Amino acid sequence: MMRKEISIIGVPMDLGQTRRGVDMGPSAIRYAGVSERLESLNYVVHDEGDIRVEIKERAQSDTESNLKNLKAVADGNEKLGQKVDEAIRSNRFPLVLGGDHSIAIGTLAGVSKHYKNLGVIWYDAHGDLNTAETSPSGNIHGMPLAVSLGIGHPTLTNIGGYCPKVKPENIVIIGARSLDEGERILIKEKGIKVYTMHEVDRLGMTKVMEETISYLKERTDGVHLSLDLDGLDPEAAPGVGTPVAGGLSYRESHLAMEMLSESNIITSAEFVEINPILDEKNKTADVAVALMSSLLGDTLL
Ligand code: B3U
Ligand code: MN
Ligand code: MN
Repeated sequence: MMRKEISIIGVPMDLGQTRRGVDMGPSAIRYAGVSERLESLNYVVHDEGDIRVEIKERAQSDTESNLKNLKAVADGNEKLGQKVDEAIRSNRFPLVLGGDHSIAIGTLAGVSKHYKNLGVIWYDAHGDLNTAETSPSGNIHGMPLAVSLGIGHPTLTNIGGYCPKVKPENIVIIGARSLDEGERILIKEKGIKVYTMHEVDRLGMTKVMEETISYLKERTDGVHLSLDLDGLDPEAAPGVGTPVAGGLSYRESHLAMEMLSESNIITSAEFVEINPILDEKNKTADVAVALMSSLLGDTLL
Protein backbone atom coordinates (compact mmCIF):
# COMPACT_ATOMS: atom_id res chain seq x y z
CA MET A 1 0.00 0.00 0.00
CA MET A 2 1.20 3.53 -0.83
CA ARG A 3 1.89 5.56 2.26
CA LYS A 4 -0.07 8.78 2.55
CA GLU A 5 1.85 11.99 2.09
CA ILE A 6 1.56 15.25 4.02
CA SER A 7 2.86 18.70 3.06
CA ILE A 8 3.63 20.90 6.05
CA ILE A 9 3.47 24.59 5.13
CA GLY A 10 4.52 27.18 7.72
CA VAL A 11 3.12 30.70 7.62
CA PRO A 12 4.91 33.15 9.95
CA MET A 13 2.09 35.67 9.70
CA ASP A 14 1.53 38.22 12.49
CA LEU A 15 0.04 41.01 10.37
CA GLY A 16 -3.62 40.03 10.84
CA GLN A 17 -3.57 41.23 14.44
CA THR A 18 -1.43 43.40 16.72
CA ARG A 19 0.37 41.13 19.18
CA ARG A 20 3.91 40.13 18.33
CA GLY A 21 5.06 36.53 18.50
CA VAL A 22 2.41 34.60 16.57
CA ASP A 23 4.79 34.63 13.59
CA MET A 24 6.91 32.18 15.60
CA GLY A 25 4.06 29.67 15.71
CA PRO A 26 5.38 27.43 12.90
CA SER A 27 8.77 27.25 14.58
CA ALA A 28 7.22 26.32 17.94
CA ILE A 29 5.14 23.57 16.30
CA ARG A 30 8.22 22.16 14.58
CA TYR A 31 10.09 22.30 17.90
CA ALA A 32 7.19 20.33 19.42
CA GLY A 33 8.04 17.55 16.98
CA VAL A 34 5.29 17.64 14.39
CA SER A 35 7.16 15.81 11.63
CA GLU A 36 8.41 13.00 13.87
CA ARG A 37 4.96 12.56 15.35
CA LEU A 38 3.28 12.21 11.97
CA GLU A 39 6.06 9.98 10.63
CA SER A 40 5.44 7.68 13.58
CA LEU A 41 1.87 7.34 12.25
CA ASN A 42 3.43 6.07 9.04
CA TYR A 43 2.98 9.18 6.90
CA VAL A 44 5.56 10.48 4.47
CA VAL A 45 6.04 14.05 5.68
CA HIS A 46 7.36 16.81 3.44
CA ASP A 47 8.17 19.96 5.38
CA GLU A 48 7.94 22.66 2.72
CA GLY A 49 9.38 25.33 5.02
CA ASP A 50 7.76 28.73 5.49
CA ILE A 51 5.94 31.12 3.18
CA ARG A 52 7.70 34.48 3.03
CA VAL A 53 5.70 37.10 4.91
CA GLU A 54 6.58 40.80 5.11
CA ILE A 55 7.93 41.97 8.48
CA LYS A 56 5.63 44.17 10.54
CA GLU A 57 7.97 47.16 10.40
CA ARG A 58 7.54 47.37 6.61
CA ALA A 59 3.81 46.60 6.30
CA GLN A 60 1.23 49.32 5.73
CA SER A 61 -2.46 49.67 6.47
CA ASP A 62 -5.12 50.52 3.91
CA THR A 63 -5.81 54.25 3.86
CA GLU A 64 -9.46 54.02 2.73
CA SER A 65 -10.65 51.30 5.11
CA ASN A 66 -9.44 50.40 8.59
CA LEU A 67 -7.80 47.18 7.40
CA LYS A 68 -4.43 46.75 9.09
CA ASN A 69 -1.49 45.67 6.89
CA LEU A 70 -3.87 44.90 4.02
CA LYS A 71 -1.39 44.54 1.17
CA ALA A 72 1.16 42.48 3.09
CA VAL A 73 -1.57 40.16 4.43
CA ALA A 74 -2.92 39.74 0.89
CA ASP A 75 0.55 39.04 -0.58
CA GLY A 76 1.36 36.36 2.01
CA ASN A 77 -2.01 34.71 1.42
CA GLU A 78 -1.61 34.73 -2.35
CA LYS A 79 1.67 32.83 -1.96
CA LEU A 80 0.15 30.45 0.56
CA GLY A 81 -2.76 29.69 -1.77
CA GLN A 82 -0.33 28.67 -4.52
CA LYS A 83 1.65 26.46 -2.19
CA VAL A 84 -1.47 24.70 -0.89
CA ASP A 85 -2.72 24.25 -4.45
CA GLU A 86 0.60 22.61 -5.41
CA ALA A 87 0.45 20.28 -2.41
CA ILE A 88 -3.01 19.02 -3.41
CA ARG A 89 -1.93 18.63 -7.03
CA SER A 90 0.92 16.43 -5.78
CA ASN A 91 -1.63 14.32 -3.93
CA ARG A 92 -0.46 15.46 -0.52
CA PHE A 93 -2.57 16.41 2.49
CA PRO A 94 -1.93 20.12 3.20
CA LEU A 95 -1.19 20.82 6.87
CA VAL A 96 -0.79 24.57 7.35
CA LEU A 97 0.89 25.99 10.48
CA GLY A 98 0.09 29.53 11.62
CA GLY A 99 0.55 32.34 12.11
CA ASP A 100 -2.60 34.29 12.84
CA HIS A 101 -5.97 33.21 11.47
CA SER A 102 -5.85 35.60 8.49
CA ILE A 103 -3.92 32.79 6.76
CA ALA A 104 -7.15 30.82 6.35
CA ILE A 105 -7.84 33.18 3.44
CA GLY A 106 -4.88 31.79 1.51
CA THR A 107 -5.35 28.19 2.64
CA LEU A 108 -8.96 28.19 1.44
CA ALA A 109 -7.96 29.89 -1.82
CA GLY A 110 -5.62 26.96 -2.49
CA VAL A 111 -7.97 24.23 -1.26
CA SER A 112 -11.39 25.22 -2.52
CA LYS A 113 -10.62 25.16 -6.24
CA HIS A 114 -10.21 21.39 -5.92
CA TYR A 115 -13.77 20.82 -4.67
CA LYS A 116 -17.27 21.57 -5.91
CA ASN A 117 -18.65 21.81 -2.39
CA LEU A 118 -15.92 22.33 0.15
CA GLY A 119 -17.00 22.01 3.77
CA VAL A 120 -15.28 23.97 6.53
CA ILE A 121 -15.11 23.27 10.25
CA TRP A 122 -14.19 26.47 12.08
CA TYR A 123 -12.98 25.46 15.56
CA ASP A 124 -12.68 28.83 17.31
CA ALA A 125 -13.80 31.02 20.22
CA HIS A 126 -14.58 33.64 17.57
CA GLY A 127 -16.63 33.72 14.39
CA ASP A 128 -14.02 35.51 12.28
CA LEU A 129 -16.95 36.86 10.28
CA ASN A 130 -16.17 40.56 10.50
CA THR A 131 -15.73 43.01 7.65
CA ALA A 132 -13.94 46.36 7.60
CA GLU A 133 -17.33 47.89 8.50
CA THR A 134 -18.24 45.60 11.41
CA SER A 135 -14.76 44.94 12.83
CA PRO A 136 -14.08 46.49 16.22
CA SER A 137 -10.33 46.22 15.62
CA GLY A 138 -9.46 46.39 11.90
CA ASN A 139 -7.58 43.13 12.47
CA ILE A 140 -7.87 40.86 9.45
CA HIS A 141 -7.60 37.70 11.59
CA GLY A 142 -11.17 38.49 12.70
CA MET A 143 -12.37 38.39 9.07
CA PRO A 144 -11.19 35.26 7.17
CA LEU A 145 -14.45 33.32 7.30
CA ALA A 146 -16.41 36.32 5.94
CA VAL A 147 -13.75 36.79 3.26
CA SER A 148 -14.07 33.14 2.23
CA LEU A 149 -17.83 33.65 1.82
CA GLY A 150 -16.99 36.50 -0.56
CA ILE A 151 -17.85 39.21 1.96
CA GLY A 152 -15.20 41.87 2.52
CA HIS A 153 -12.51 43.87 0.77
CA PRO A 154 -12.04 42.70 -2.86
CA THR A 155 -8.25 42.54 -2.37
CA LEU A 156 -8.95 39.72 0.09
CA THR A 157 -12.04 38.05 -1.40
CA ASN A 158 -10.36 37.70 -4.83
CA ILE A 159 -7.18 36.01 -3.61
CA GLY A 160 -6.48 32.98 -5.80
CA GLY A 161 -8.37 34.67 -8.63
CA TYR A 162 -11.87 33.44 -7.74
CA CYS A 163 -14.65 34.22 -5.29
CA PRO A 164 -16.33 32.93 -3.14
CA LYS A 165 -14.43 29.97 -1.69
CA VAL A 166 -17.14 28.53 0.55
CA LYS A 167 -20.94 28.39 0.71
CA PRO A 168 -22.53 29.39 4.03
CA GLU A 169 -24.44 26.10 4.30
CA ASN A 170 -21.14 24.17 4.11
CA ILE A 171 -19.69 25.78 7.24
CA VAL A 172 -19.85 24.54 10.84
CA ILE A 173 -18.47 26.74 13.62
CA ILE A 174 -17.60 24.96 16.88
CA GLY A 175 -16.67 26.53 20.22
CA ALA A 176 -17.87 30.10 19.61
CA ARG A 177 -18.20 32.29 22.70
CA SER A 178 -17.13 35.74 21.57
CA LEU A 179 -19.19 37.00 18.63
CA ASP A 180 -19.49 40.65 17.60
CA GLU A 181 -22.85 42.16 16.68
CA GLY A 182 -22.15 42.18 12.93
CA GLU A 183 -21.07 38.53 13.10
CA ARG A 184 -24.30 37.48 14.82
CA ILE A 185 -26.31 39.22 12.11
CA LEU A 186 -24.32 37.52 9.35
CA ILE A 187 -24.71 34.08 10.99
CA LYS A 188 -28.50 34.50 11.07
CA GLU A 189 -28.73 36.06 7.63
CA LYS A 190 -26.68 33.29 5.98
CA GLY A 191 -27.97 30.43 8.13
CA ILE A 192 -24.50 29.32 9.20
CA LYS A 193 -24.48 26.30 11.52
CA VAL A 194 -22.90 27.21 14.86
CA TYR A 195 -22.28 25.16 17.97
CA THR A 196 -21.53 27.78 20.59
CA MET A 197 -20.21 26.68 23.99
CA HIS A 198 -23.85 26.61 25.06
CA GLU A 199 -24.64 23.81 22.60
CA VAL A 200 -21.39 21.99 23.40
CA ASP A 201 -22.32 22.00 27.09
CA ARG A 202 -25.92 20.96 26.45
CA LEU A 203 -25.32 18.26 23.86
CA GLY A 204 -21.80 17.10 24.71
CA MET A 205 -18.95 16.92 22.22
CA THR A 206 -19.92 13.44 20.99
CA LYS A 207 -23.31 14.64 19.73
CA VAL A 208 -21.85 17.88 18.35
CA MET A 209 -19.34 15.93 16.28
CA GLU A 210 -21.84 13.26 15.19
CA GLU A 211 -24.16 15.98 13.93
CA THR A 212 -21.33 17.97 12.32
CA ILE A 213 -19.97 14.91 10.51
CA SER A 214 -23.32 13.75 9.17
CA TYR A 215 -24.30 17.31 8.19
CA LEU A 216 -21.07 17.80 6.20
CA LYS A 217 -21.04 14.27 4.75
CA GLU A 218 -24.40 14.89 3.13
CA ARG A 219 -23.47 18.05 1.31
CA THR A 220 -19.70 18.30 0.77
CA ASP A 221 -16.99 16.57 -1.26
CA GLY A 222 -14.09 17.58 1.00
CA VAL A 223 -13.76 19.22 4.42
CA HIS A 224 -11.14 21.68 5.64
CA LEU A 225 -10.48 21.92 9.38
CA SER A 226 -9.47 25.41 10.48
CA LEU A 227 -8.48 25.09 14.12
CA ASP A 228 -7.78 28.24 16.10
CA LEU A 229 -6.06 27.28 19.36
CA ASP A 230 -8.14 29.92 21.16
CA GLY A 231 -11.12 27.61 20.60
CA LEU A 232 -9.63 25.63 23.46
CA ASP A 233 -9.86 26.86 27.01
CA PRO A 234 -6.92 29.10 27.98
CA GLU A 235 -6.01 26.52 30.61
CA ALA A 236 -5.25 23.98 27.86
CA ALA A 237 -3.88 26.51 25.37
CA PRO A 238 -2.54 29.64 27.07
CA GLY A 239 -0.27 30.74 24.21
CA VAL A 240 -2.82 32.62 22.10
CA GLY A 241 -3.30 36.34 21.45
CA THR A 242 -6.96 36.61 22.41
CA PRO A 243 -7.80 33.99 25.04
CA VAL A 244 -11.47 33.64 25.98
CA ALA A 245 -12.50 31.85 29.18
CA GLY A 246 -14.89 28.91 29.16
CA GLY A 247 -13.50 27.12 26.13
CA LEU A 248 -13.24 23.59 24.81
CA SER A 249 -11.20 21.27 26.98
CA TYR A 250 -8.14 19.24 26.05
CA ARG A 251 -10.24 16.08 26.22
CA GLU A 252 -13.18 17.43 24.23
CA SER A 253 -10.78 18.62 21.56
CA HIS A 254 -9.06 15.24 21.32
CA LEU A 255 -12.42 13.50 21.10
CA ALA A 256 -13.41 15.87 18.28
CA MET A 257 -10.18 15.13 16.38
CA GLU A 258 -10.54 11.37 16.92
CA MET A 259 -14.10 11.41 15.63
CA LEU A 260 -13.00 13.39 12.58
CA SER A 261 -10.24 10.87 11.99
CA GLU A 262 -12.71 7.96 12.17
CA SER A 263 -15.10 9.73 9.80
CA ASN A 264 -12.41 10.16 7.16
CA ILE A 265 -13.94 13.43 5.92
CA ILE A 266 -11.02 15.81 6.51
CA THR A 267 -9.03 16.65 3.36
CA SER A 268 -6.89 19.57 4.65
CA ALA A 269 -6.19 21.30 7.96
CA GLU A 270 -4.60 24.32 9.57
CA PHE A 271 -3.66 25.08 13.17
CA VAL A 272 -3.38 28.78 13.94
CA GLU A 273 -2.84 31.53 16.53
CA ILE A 274 -0.09 29.78 18.51
CA ASN A 275 1.97 32.55 20.12
CA PRO A 276 5.11 31.16 21.79
CA ILE A 277 5.87 34.50 23.50
CA LEU A 278 2.60 34.24 25.42
CA ASP A 279 2.89 30.50 25.97
CA GLU A 280 4.01 28.44 28.97
CA LYS A 281 6.97 26.24 27.99
CA ASN A 282 5.57 25.55 24.50
CA LYS A 283 2.40 24.03 25.98
CA THR A 284 0.12 25.35 23.22
CA ALA A 285 2.36 24.07 20.43
CA ASP A 286 2.51 20.69 22.20
CA VAL A 287 -1.29 20.61 22.34
CA ALA A 288 -1.48 21.54 18.66
CA VAL A 289 0.81 18.66 17.70
CA ALA A 290 -1.13 16.23 19.90
CA LEU A 291 -4.39 17.31 18.22
CA MET A 292 -2.88 16.99 14.74
CA SER A 293 -1.79 13.51 15.64
CA SER A 294 -5.31 12.52 16.78
CA LEU A 295 -6.80 14.10 13.66
CA LEU A 296 -4.44 12.07 11.49
CA GLY A 297 -5.18 8.73 13.04
CA ASP A 298 -3.39 8.31 16.36
CA THR A 299 -5.45 6.15 18.70
CA LEU A 300 -5.08 5.34 22.38
CA LEU A 301 -5.04 1.59 21.93
N1 B3U B 1 -13.91 39.55 16.95
C1 B3U B 1 -12.79 40.41 17.30
C2 B3U B 1 -11.77 39.66 18.15
C3 B3U B 1 -11.07 38.51 17.52
C4 B3U B 1 -11.36 37.83 16.39
N2 B3U B 1 -10.47 36.85 16.27
C5 B3U B 1 -9.68 36.90 17.29
N3 B3U B 1 -10.02 37.90 18.05
N4 B3U B 1 -8.68 36.05 17.57
C6 B3U B 1 -12.16 41.04 16.05
O1 B3U B 1 -11.17 41.73 16.20
O2 B3U B 1 -12.69 40.85 14.95
MN1 MN C 1 -9.85 32.63 14.59
MN1 MN D 1 -10.17 32.92 17.75
